[in-house]
Amino acid sequence: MKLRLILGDQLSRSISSLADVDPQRDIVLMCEVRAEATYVQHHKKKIAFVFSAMRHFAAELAEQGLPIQYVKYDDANNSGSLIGELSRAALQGDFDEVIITAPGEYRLQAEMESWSARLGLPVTLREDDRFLCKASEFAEWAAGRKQLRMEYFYREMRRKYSVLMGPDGPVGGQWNYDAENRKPPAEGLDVPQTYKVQPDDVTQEVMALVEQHFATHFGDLSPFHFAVTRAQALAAFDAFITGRLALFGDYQDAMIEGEPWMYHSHIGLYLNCGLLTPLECIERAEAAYHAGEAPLNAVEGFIRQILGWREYVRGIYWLKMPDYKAANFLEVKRALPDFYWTGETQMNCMRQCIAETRQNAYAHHIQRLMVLGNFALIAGLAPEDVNTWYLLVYADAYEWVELPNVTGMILFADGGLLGSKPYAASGAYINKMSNYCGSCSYKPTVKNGPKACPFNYLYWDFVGRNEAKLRANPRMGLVYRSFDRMSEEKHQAIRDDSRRFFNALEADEKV
Ligand code: FAD
Ligand code: DLZ
Ligand code: SF4
Repeated sequence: MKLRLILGDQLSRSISSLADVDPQRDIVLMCEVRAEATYVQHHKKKIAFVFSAMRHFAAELAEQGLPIQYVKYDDANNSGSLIGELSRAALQGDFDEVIITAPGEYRLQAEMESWSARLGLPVTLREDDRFLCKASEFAEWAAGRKQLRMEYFYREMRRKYSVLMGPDGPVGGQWNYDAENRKPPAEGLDVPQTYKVQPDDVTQEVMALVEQHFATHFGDLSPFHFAVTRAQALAAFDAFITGRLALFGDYQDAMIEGEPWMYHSHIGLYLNCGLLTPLECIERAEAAYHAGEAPLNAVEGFIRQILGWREYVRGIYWLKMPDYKAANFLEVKRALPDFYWTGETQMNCMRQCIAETRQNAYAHHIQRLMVLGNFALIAGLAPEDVNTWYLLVYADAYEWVELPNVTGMILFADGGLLGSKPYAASGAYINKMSNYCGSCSYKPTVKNGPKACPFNYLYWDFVGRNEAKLRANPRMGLVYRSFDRMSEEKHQAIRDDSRRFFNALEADEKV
């Protein structure tokens, strides 16, 4: 007789912990607990999404005849923690084992090490085989390599799963079609709406609960339109394949004011909680290419995100934890400015991306990377604060995917393990890839002085401040050559503007 625990991000019928479930003898436990809902102060929409998806999944398992025990958040006997609920459930039968699919976060895995002793029962952690590369396989790939470049990992994954492969190698002759991607936003684009579901009774009950118990958490709860069942998540993905995939590559990096969803898929939250599996999404996208529904640059670019980046960052996470969490290569410590919560800043790009994050618990990759993340990098924000922010504001955020993207990709806090150089950029990049600058108080073409775009002088200040750590980086050679060509007066103006900006920030003035 087994006690099987399903976590809130394990909502897949094919999850390994259910593989050999005995409906007559076992108990499948799912519980909404305070510890998981508050280890960071998750966005209200994220909690509502996870709880509603958990409740729908439990109902589906029950319909299939599985012996589900579901503990609601406001159940009078809810102890508030996973181990508390397991202990209560363990008293209800003569269990000989607790079975769990390994959790996504190191924090919880470390906690689970004490559970067997606390329960007086063996606790077996099974591989999470929804991922396409086991942590142990990634470690084998990484062993002995000086550099762990995503591109090479991705090629191996393409071969291993035979994705977009022809008899002589990659379909079309190239592994990567990014040279054809990443166009600036075109005038008059008619961006399709994201897929929306009206909240049903279950979701409405959960929303009332979130409003009652998590009122102080960041984010707007309404309107809520995420999919909360597998069928809905499949429909959301289908809407992407038929309505947006064809232009995914072209506009992958483009940002338009008032268009939070662009041509992205919006499936990260469904993949990460288990409503969709990565392989089915990859196969469906590849089929769309072969059926002539989308061009190769779009399909390859999309598949690379899931088969490449998603698996790669997870591999890095398990390879490098727990030390990765403390990484701070650039030794920065500036506190996260209040405007990351309020959106009250004169920098229009930041204001838009923060407002959309608050509204939707979503921002697309380039908003996360080149606006919100770029500012965090060039302003020298403390990795701990930035990680906490990213982990709580997005509905798709779990530490295994959030931490490498923040510590590695945006902050260069791992010293170049994940990216070969910092993703720092001045206002020119944002001006080229968005229409944010047109309605900004600052001017992207002005480099110094009160009207100058802060990204301009902060970028060069970042380059100057971090010279000792970055000049030797071969990929920074060009940048330092430009820096060296600047006059001393120019260097002084950059330092003065940056000091003025940071002083204003510290004095809580609106920057
Ligand atoms: P699309 O652009 O349509 O891409 C399709 C899928 O590819 C995504 O759903 C996701 O599963 C995968 N993917 C794309 N890029 C990445 C990446 N860099 N790492 C891992 N998977 C990727 N993604 C998360 O799932 N959770 C996070 O907490 C998260 N935090 C991020 C923080 C920062 C600073 C940055 C720069 C990126 C972060 N990402 C995170 C990656 C990426 O931004 C999101 O996966 C994506 O924006 C989700 O939206 P989408 O489903 O529309 O993605
Ligand atoms: C994210 C989340 C939230 C908000 N709440 C719960 C919960 O109440 N019960 C649960 O089992 N899981 C929840 N989760 C998902 C977990 O935090 C997730 O399983 C771990 O972070 C490991 O990835
Ligand atoms: Fe952002 Fe600078 Fe453009 Fe303003 S001018 S929107 S701060 S990049």
